[in-house]
Amino acid sequence: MHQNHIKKLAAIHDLSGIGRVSLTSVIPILSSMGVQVCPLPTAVLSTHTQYENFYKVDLTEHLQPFINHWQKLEIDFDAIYSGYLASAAQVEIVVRLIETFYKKGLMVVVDPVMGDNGSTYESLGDDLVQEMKRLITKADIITPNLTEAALLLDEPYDPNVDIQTIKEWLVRLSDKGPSTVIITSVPELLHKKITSVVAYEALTQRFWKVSCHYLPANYPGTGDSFTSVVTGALLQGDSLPIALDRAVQFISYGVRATFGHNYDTREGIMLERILKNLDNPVTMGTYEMLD
Ligand code: PXL
Repeated sequence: MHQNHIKKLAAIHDLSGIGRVSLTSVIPILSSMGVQVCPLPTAVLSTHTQYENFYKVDLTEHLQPFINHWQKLEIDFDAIYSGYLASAAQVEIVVRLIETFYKKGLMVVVDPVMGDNGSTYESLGDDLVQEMKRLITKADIITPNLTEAALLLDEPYDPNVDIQTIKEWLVRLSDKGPSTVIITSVPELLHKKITSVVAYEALTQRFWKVSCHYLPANYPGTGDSFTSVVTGALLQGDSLPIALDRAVQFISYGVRATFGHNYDTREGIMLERILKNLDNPVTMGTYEMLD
């Protein structure tokens, strides 16, 4: 087996031509952070699913032959990171991929991409939601948004959920397997213009929170960018709260860089303008530890 001088990550996401989601965010961000991204595309789409009449090629039946070739080559991954899956059947394939490439220290990140703002993405079935509940048990780190956390726990989506409930949800999700759980787009009830990311680390039983100003525009793909920065930061050796700080600052900056333009928000944040920020150290971190 060769030693990895550059960390290698298998990225299981769709490739959407327009809209800066999934692989078109994951690859530039993690490459900029010094990680080699090896894509395993779950589907190829003309655009992401928030455009009308998108054209989608589901690659479910091709995933296993791709993986078989990697296995023959004895590829040595440092991390596996899954996001948007095109069918429920892809979960079993990802589970087997994790088992096939398992080694001590392998980092498994599952972003259970299913929906946002209380509803699920178009063409996503309930069978995938059920299977996603199984996939998260195999992960070290999961990053659901509030909508996805509710789906994973069979709880109703409540945009006014309080922080105590979020802490309970984090622990319940972690009890299913992942040692680190990060819930994004958590509302700040006393400050309507602030939204937070709240995380739980089972090893230390500590909760972390990073807040940021909310700008009233909804950009698809920010969840993918967020999880990519967290993953890259952890692979670089950052602590969890610093990884969260870096990701929140990157997304906030991306939204601010984009918001001032008269622009079709479905295209996502202007990543190309801000990728270089990933090289900056965190200067004014804002993370808090919750009791
Ligand atoms: O970023 C989430 C996402 C990923 N992949 C596809 C999507 C979306 C959100 O709309 O449509 C194909």
